[in-house]
Amino acid sequence: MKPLRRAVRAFPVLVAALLVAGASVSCSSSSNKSSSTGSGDLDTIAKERGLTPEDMKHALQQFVPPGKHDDYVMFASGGHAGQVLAIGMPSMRILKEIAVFTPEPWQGFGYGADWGDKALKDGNPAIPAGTDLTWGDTHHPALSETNGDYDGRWLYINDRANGRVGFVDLKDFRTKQIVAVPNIQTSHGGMFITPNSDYVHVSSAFPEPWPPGSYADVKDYKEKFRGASAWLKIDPATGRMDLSQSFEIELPPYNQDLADAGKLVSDGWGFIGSFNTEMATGGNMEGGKSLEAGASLNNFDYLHAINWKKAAEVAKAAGKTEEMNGIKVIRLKTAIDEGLIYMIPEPKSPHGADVDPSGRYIVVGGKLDPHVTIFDFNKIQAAIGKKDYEGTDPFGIPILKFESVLAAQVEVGAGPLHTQFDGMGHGYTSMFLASAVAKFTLGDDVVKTGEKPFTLVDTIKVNYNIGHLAITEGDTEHPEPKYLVALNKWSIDRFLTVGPLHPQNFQLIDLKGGNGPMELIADMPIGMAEPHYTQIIKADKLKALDVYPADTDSITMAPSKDAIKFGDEKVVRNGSEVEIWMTAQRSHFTPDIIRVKQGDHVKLHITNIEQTKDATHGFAIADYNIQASLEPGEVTNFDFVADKPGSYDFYCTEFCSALHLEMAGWLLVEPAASAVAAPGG
Ligand code: RUQ
Ligand code: CUA
Repeated sequence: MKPLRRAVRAFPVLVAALLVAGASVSCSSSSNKSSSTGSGDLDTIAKERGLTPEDMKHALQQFVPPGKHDDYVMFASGGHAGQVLAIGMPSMRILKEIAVFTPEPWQGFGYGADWGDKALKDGNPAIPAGTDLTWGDTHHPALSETNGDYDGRWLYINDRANGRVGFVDLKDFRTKQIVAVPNIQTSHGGMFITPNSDYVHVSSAFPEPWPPGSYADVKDYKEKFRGASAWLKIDPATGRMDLSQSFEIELPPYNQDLADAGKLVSDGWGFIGSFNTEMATGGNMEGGKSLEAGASLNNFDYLHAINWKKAAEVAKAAGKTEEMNGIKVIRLKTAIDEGLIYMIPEPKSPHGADVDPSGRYIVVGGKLDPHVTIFDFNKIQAAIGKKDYEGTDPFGIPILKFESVLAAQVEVGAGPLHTQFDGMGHGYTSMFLASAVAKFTLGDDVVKTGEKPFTLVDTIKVNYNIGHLAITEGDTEHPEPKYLVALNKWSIDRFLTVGPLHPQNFQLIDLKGGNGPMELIADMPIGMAEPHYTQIIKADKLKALDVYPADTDSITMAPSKDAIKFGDEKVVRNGSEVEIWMTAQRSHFTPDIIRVKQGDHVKLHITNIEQTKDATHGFAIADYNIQASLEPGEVTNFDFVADKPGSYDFYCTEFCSALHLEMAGWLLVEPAASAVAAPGG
């Protein structure tokens, strides 16, 4: 049952009053005092709290009663805090923070437990070697899809700062893999997944000198710098990315920007917007223009249309690729010769590149232009078929004629960025400068409401400076016209002041089934992240475990070879290597004393032998920077050198039981002979 409907039934009198009262009428006008819910009580509450009927209606629209569950889960990137937030909707309650690129102690990610340490270490870039990255800038989450709809299995997200992609298994909401994408130094909006999760795509944000890792002066930008479009193959069984089956396409040194996968009619294609086709490099203290000015000279930049299904075939063919830093690369000349890439002019400093649910329309925002520009995939195909080009770009890529592939332009307002769709034939575009969302109709082949095609139909103010927006099931072939979330960059005066670094503001907007004017329901401060983009999935599609099956290795999700049963715990010494098989259960570790010598290599395996939901323990050792969450059924491995002599307390970090404080023990590190010889010295 929908929680909202239940709530509405509980307050029939209030709702009836709201329906007749309207926003301007005071709550005290409701008349029926005979109801057992007591409209008088509600009126009193409303009066005391200064709530209007409109406020009360919005509260009912958002309210999820205690103990009841949300209908949707929104996965929001966390920006330069490097994580992902899982947020219930419509309640907008945070369910979980998922650590991705940044160590996070609550989940035990990056503090000694093998699963997180491995993901972080494997995610370090090969070029330049030797960097231990401890942060990332999560930008664009992409949920796995089957037949063009979210399937609730996996989540991918890119690192804007370091050109990486993280993989989160939605079985346990944990990051299992981080891939440093070769030949891509930074990535921005080029993240998307293909409709059957064959590939996750990411493209470079800023070009880098090729071969990657080499040095070149930006004076040689056009000749020496290149971008890349990376197609990372997803293992259909595990969700992991497999570089050996992946490929890249070399791109010109433009700034590749937002991107989206084709679907249905356009399945097999990908679209990547760009800016700075001027190839400006800044240099405002060297007699040049700043990048901002230099990159805004041309009237058009290019939307790259890439035939990825054909590219995947070319990547498999002998002699068509070059191996570069562990990935097959289709060089630009090959891509052009094979007909894999075309350019479509898109007006001045574009942003956003969003494919509608039918796959026919690709919508681009103007950033500095008040229009959204809508391209028609059928016309793109016809133009390519007829070789109807206006010429080539400086690298020889054919450019299609703007007019021959255009469906329409709709004037929406100042600063259009991103577009989402409701499945009823509407697009919704965020407008940063206008602090608003515009709703417009697409072509009449997809408009289900009888409205005029390619027309602005509604606008709503948001607070303030919206970046992305997201609709329930928004990037699929079947969006649900239920809620829209505005991801506002500025909150200014919307919340209590918490210092000069203000929260971001998510605003929940009711879409009324796509049939009515948009209505703002609620604000939600995001005080631990700068979410760039979100995707919103129906909650019942998620099939997360609530407890690991006994003895699970969370890396493989299979039984761990290091699991131990209660009563079989052991300590095995082999030279200077000490291996310990420990159990954890309420409220003790067994063994609870670990005796090692300074310099010993310690391998510790802890099996949480509980199978009770939520019976999580933790394991932390003082002064060793070790902390992990031990979930029920899980086997957690630690590997460290006991290099600091002394007697160290270890303890359970989750309040697991009445005797949680007693769940502790000792790591006794006997000083090496040399250290004993000089006490206090
Ligand atoms: S794009 S700053 Cu997602 Cu508008 Cu990133
Ligand atoms: Cu186990 Cu606290």
